[in-house]
Amino acid sequence: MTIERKSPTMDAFLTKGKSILLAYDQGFEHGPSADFNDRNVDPAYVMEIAAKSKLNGIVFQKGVAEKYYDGRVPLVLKVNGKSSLPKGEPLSRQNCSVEYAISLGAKAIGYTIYLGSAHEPEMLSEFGKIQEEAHNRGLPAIAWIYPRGESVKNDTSREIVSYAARTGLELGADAVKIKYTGDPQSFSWAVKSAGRALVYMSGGPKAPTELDFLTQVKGVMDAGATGLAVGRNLWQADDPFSMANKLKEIIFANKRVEVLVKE
Ligand code: FBP
Repeated sequence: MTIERKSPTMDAFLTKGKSILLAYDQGFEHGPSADFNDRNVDPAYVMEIAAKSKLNGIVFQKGVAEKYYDGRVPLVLKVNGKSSLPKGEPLSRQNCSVEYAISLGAKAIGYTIYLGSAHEPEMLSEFGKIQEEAHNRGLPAIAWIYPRGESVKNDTSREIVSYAARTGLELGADAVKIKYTGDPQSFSWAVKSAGRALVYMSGGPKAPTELDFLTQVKGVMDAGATGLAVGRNLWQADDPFSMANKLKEIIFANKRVEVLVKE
């Protein structure tokens, strides 16, 4: 008996099986004053970083995609989001249909689930529908899975990060975007737990030094991840183009961090 699988691949976003995605939805998630300066507040500048650095993809919400996406790198359309203003248990609801995302040029659909939130069931169920719709239209679904809320004590522990990764696999995500646990050994358990779902590390606030961030990235890759889906550590860098090159050296050429930081 042959089993017909509908799962679309992430191939459009991969270079030799590895990948760097540039995330740019922080203006909505955190507010422009939290993260932006005069340069990176402009979505056109961030589009330029992705295109000139030949990154594997860019992540936009629909409004930014409508006005700034120019097709030079593949698009991941984030179809849910929330602001940082409401307090309490996080809930992020769908704000863009899969069909509309496709009309904007999306080659993958992104969705955030706050695992552990009191509102988790709503997001699990919404993602379930979006994943099926995306797959039926031939697009992969990427789940940002962030353990968060009262019940989550440590969102970067080996247990909780691997739980996030596994939940993504079981929900049918083609890729999961999860936080780094802090060392390659524990992160490799999260990668194993994700099975055939690809694993991307989510960046977080800009690391204190370039060396800190590049060391994290090397650890993530040594653990068997596919790559990065980061924003602030790239477009907040003094020279994002040089930072992008260093990331590419680590991710695609397996260069040692010490060599790059000395250069
Ligand atoms: P960063 O690399 O800037 O952390 O971006 C990754 C990301 O997932 C964004 O897509 C999103 O806006 C942000 O993190 C959410 O961050 P938070 O952890 O504050 O919810």
